[in-house]
Amino acid sequence: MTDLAAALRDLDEDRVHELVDEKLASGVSPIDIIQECHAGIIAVGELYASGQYYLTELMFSGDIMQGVMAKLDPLIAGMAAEGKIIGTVVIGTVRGDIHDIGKNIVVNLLRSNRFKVVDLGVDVHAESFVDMVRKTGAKVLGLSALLNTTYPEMKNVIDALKEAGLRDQVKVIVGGAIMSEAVREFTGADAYATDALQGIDFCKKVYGDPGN
Ligand code: B12
Repeated sequence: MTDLAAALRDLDEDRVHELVDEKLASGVSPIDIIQECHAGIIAVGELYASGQYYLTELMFSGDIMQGVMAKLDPLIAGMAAEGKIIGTVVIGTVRGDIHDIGKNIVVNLLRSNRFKVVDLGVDVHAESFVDMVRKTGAKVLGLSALLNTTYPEMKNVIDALKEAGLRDQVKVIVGGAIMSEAVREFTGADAYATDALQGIDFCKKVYGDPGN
């Protein structure tokens, strides 16, 4: 585990910011910094699951990560390639789930990769996803979820798209640390991602971006 990941795991906020600043100053890319933080936050989740950390620590790790993202977001936005918008992506965290740090990273990376993104936020109902897909004609819908309990809800969104007659015009990608081929199959999604970059690649493929 890197020094940055360990500082995040140990909830040492000052040290986390110090290391992020040092890495930025020495030219490490924001994406690599996010990957390092990811390893730290996964360790926080493990400590929580094993009873060594409580909800307060879980919340604090989220605050630290959001502080890091406040620093990295403008840099990611600055990486935006010039040129035509590739296409539209609708995204949100499904009903019952309020985790949004990872989703927000995906949103920012998509924007910096020339996608127009409609971000519906957290705890989003199936009907809201369906309405927005209909309204925007988006060819990709991204569903974010970090809780096992949301598997049926993701399936529910996809079933609602079918009922609305929209399933054929939109590809659905489910994303989050809990995703796997089994979850993709259960929910009926077209793809899954445990990492933001896999999601960006998928969106580029769907829209046939020649740069991909
Ligand atoms: C911070 C945190 C919180 C914060 C969230 C703050 C926020 N604004 O998001 C708070 C404190 C609010 C919270 C609450 C809860 N949490 Co919580 N939380 C976490 C923690 C530690 C980190 C999550 C995080 O931000 N990761 C960092 C980001 C960068 O990673 P990420 O979200 O995985 O996103 C990346 C990829 O997954 C992917 N991705 C994500 N979304 C999408 C979408 C698309 C379309 C694509 C392509 C890709 C993609 O790209 C991202 C970047 O690479 C995790 C631990 C873990 N292992 O994930 C637990 C964890 C997710 N939480 C957990 C639990 C149990 C809860 C609570 C139920 C606790 C409680 N008793 O109240 C509540 C649930 C509240 C609710 N209804 O949603 C469990 C879930 C267990 C499970 N699998 O079901 C975990 C795994 C901890 C654990 N090991 O027990 N939590």
